[in-house]
Amino acid sequence: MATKTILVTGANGEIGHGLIEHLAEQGGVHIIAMDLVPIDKSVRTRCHRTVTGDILDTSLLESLSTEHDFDTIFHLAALLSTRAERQPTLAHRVNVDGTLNLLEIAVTQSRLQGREIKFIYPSSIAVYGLPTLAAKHAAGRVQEDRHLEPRTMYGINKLYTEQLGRYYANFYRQLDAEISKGFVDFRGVRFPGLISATTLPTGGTSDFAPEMLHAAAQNKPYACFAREDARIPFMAMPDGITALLRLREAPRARLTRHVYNVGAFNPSAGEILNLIRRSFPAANVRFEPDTKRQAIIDSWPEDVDDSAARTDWGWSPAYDQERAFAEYLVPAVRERYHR
Ligand code: AKB
Repeated sequence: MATKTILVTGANGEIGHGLIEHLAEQGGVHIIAMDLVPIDKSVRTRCHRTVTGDILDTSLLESLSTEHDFDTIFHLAALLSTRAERQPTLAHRVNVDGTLNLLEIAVTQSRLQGREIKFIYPSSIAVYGLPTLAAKHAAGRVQEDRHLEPRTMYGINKLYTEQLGRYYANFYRQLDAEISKGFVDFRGVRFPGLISATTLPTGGTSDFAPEMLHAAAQNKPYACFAREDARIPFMAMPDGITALLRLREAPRARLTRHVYNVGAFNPSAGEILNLIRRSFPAANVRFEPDTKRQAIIDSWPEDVDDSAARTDWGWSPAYDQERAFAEYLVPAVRERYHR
């Protein structure tokens, strides 16, 4: 089997670490990892090439595209929801213009290679926007096409870039004399909050769950910025990686949408603390809700309906909340912090 070249942007982030580890283990791939900061050593050793650079630097992207034939682009680079609220114009540049640049590279690559390029994209539950807590409770498990009125810059960026992906896949330059449909095979998942045992997120609003766990494992006090009854969907990082890999491998003919919900479990912040206290009974966590960040959490759904992903490409998380904490998160954070 010919070696496939895969470009991963945002390679130093939480998803990048896990994804590159799995891709490298699967074998048969050359990974080109790109990030704004130098790629961590643990990731670097698994890559064919690492690139320190900005996805807004179109000359850098074009030169990468001249030097390599990409089979797939995993475009992970983004500013998450809390950071994006603090720097909205930067977020728009990175999250929207950066994605547009990568979609253009996918088109260029497709023309050079004469075939479709897969573009795998992590979107987010931040695309949803429920106006009140009552509406959130009434909505329950939201379907992909409902409640799409995000209140954050990040959610707006993700919703729009999903549409950009759909445009590049179906309608790109539709007025040209020769219609050039089918350059980009755009596939996205709307991730819930991801919890990893080996990395900590930065700049997200779902960060309270991983922060609580990592603080407890290190015996550090933690002031949780979410209310005890705050409820949004979460997923263990290994399932997040599986979702991206499985979506990439899914036969195109089976896909009925470009972007899919994926769910796993949805405990409240208080229930997360209870799960953590089973293993770290002395966890010193206080709930000190930050009303502004809490308002973002309240606008996100309490659960997602992922039946389309289950039907179309066999999505099924390996970890429910019991297994996630007992068999993955707790043992791995214990090992990480030598307890
Ligand atoms: C965030 O909190 O911004 C992200 C997300 C839910 O997409 N983790």
